[in-house]
Amino acid sequence: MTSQHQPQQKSGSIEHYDAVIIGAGVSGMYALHHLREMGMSVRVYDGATGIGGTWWYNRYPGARVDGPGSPFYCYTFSEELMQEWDWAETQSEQSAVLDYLEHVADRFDLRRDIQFETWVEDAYYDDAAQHWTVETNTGVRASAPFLICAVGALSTANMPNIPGIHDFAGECYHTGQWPHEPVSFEGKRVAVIGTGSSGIQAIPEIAKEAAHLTVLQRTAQFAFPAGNRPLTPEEVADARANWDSNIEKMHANAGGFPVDNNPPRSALEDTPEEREARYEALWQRGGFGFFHGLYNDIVISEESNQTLSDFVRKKIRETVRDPETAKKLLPDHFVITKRPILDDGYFETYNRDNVTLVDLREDPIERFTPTSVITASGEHPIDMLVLATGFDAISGSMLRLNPKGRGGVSLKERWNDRFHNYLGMAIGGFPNLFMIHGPGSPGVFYNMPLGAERQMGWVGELMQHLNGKELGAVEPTANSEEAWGKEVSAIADATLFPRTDSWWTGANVEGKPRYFSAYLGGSFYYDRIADVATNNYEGFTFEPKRRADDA
Ligand code: NA7
Repeated sequence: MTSQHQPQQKSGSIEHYDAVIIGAGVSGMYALHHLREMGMSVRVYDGATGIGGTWWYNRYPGARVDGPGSPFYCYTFSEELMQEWDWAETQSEQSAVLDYLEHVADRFDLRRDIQFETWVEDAYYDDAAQHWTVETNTGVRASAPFLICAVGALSTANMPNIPGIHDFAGECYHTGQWPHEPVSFEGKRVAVIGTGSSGIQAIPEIAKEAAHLTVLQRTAQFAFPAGNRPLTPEEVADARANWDSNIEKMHANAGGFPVDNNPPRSALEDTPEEREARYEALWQRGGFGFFHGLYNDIVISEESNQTLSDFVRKKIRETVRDPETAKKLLPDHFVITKRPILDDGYFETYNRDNVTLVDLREDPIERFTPTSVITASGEHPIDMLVLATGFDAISGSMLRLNPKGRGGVSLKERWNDRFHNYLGMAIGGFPNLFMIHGPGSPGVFYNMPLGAERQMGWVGELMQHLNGKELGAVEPTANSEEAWGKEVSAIADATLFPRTDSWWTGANVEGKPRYFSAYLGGSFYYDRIADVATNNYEGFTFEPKRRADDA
């Protein structure tokens, strides 16, 4: 049943802006800069005490960029930024990314329009006034015709629901909410739940210090050598000297990086020896480049996929000395259909005497006590619990915000069976609300700072269109939402991705509707949205701007 959310008219003043942005991470920062450049009055709200979003919160040991890294994991809107900023390593550590974002905030004077330590508790649309109102935990209220949700694809922590976990009396940290004060593992018995990107980055670092580390693994993972190294002066000089052509390449590449798309060759066209030689060369080089030098059917053909997964499984067996432990570490899903992970000494960590691996598939957790975790095979006394259990990803932060659209219908109601939207940015019944990196957009499959710029550029033009034509509201039609949902699914269904349980499909959160939630069309997405704009914003409906006395 639809809850007709009728906003309580709270007393107290209300601030008015042209646009309100929720979130001061990579996307929200750019949205602020862009809209301000367009001459708009803008206010950003963020619950943290500083900028950075995901990079602000994820301070766990070993946290680094685990995609194609520096110097191209960056904004592109200002060439000066590239010319003046020195990245040190190919896989920048969390503090280096945050330093960069701090620099951007200073250089473009962003902080004056950001209100930190301010959590948006509610957002609702006023049909008559054609504007959004946000309510915050500090009592601040603001309204604006446009609401930009830059709430993050990986920012709502997924907390495991395990009997007794709240009784555990030792230290307990989620990787995505890591304390700002140093955490010491020295002399402690630590357990880590989770072997996704965060767990696999943190585990080798924790093992170096802890008295004992118990890894509680639900799904064995494919991990590839990160190959982190200092950037060479030649790479830095090249990035600077060839900035324009690099941007061109970034726009043409499926993932938004200045590398060539995979060669048009099936893995099955090569002999086993040729394949092995190619995989080995990529493995030795390390980094996300592994996935750019592959064949073009690894995530399409089961047989091709098998050639790569066999290669990685062989590497795991060669690295881990104890055959029983190695066996537990062998993944059995299609390689790359769960987020590919870059590691630094992850499998080697299991050769240490102070590390134990528990395979939860054969030895599940029964419960926690104040001082231990009990699995089917027995009790593991621990002093600290690290939850590397990931996020209610991609759609989770929008659902946590749960804005109320026309007629007070909440997003939870609208999305009870699927993340209905158009172009991954706009939602029917939620006029003038735009998501950056929302479900149904390329999001986490694309260079995120660049993706934010490109989506926000498109949204800015749509806002200009409205303002220029005296239009007051825009939202997608039901038909266009339905067609977009089918398009997102059809592209994904042509691959092996939807056949694996992952946070991309929503399978990591109990009860979440299961749909592959990213647009896998790569850079084609940007052609697609440009065409929509050119065709007079095909798929959207508009309302004329109401004058105050119409309302
Ligand atoms: P991920 O990749 O979602 O990994 C979470 C891990 O935690 C994964 O191994 C999960 O197993 C495991 N998990 C989650 N809930 C439980 C419970 N209840 N019991 C046991 N194990 C559990 O999150 P990350 O933070 O590592 O990475 C997120 C992204 O951030 C990453 O891909 C990069 O893009 C950056 P599962 O595989 O679901 O069986």
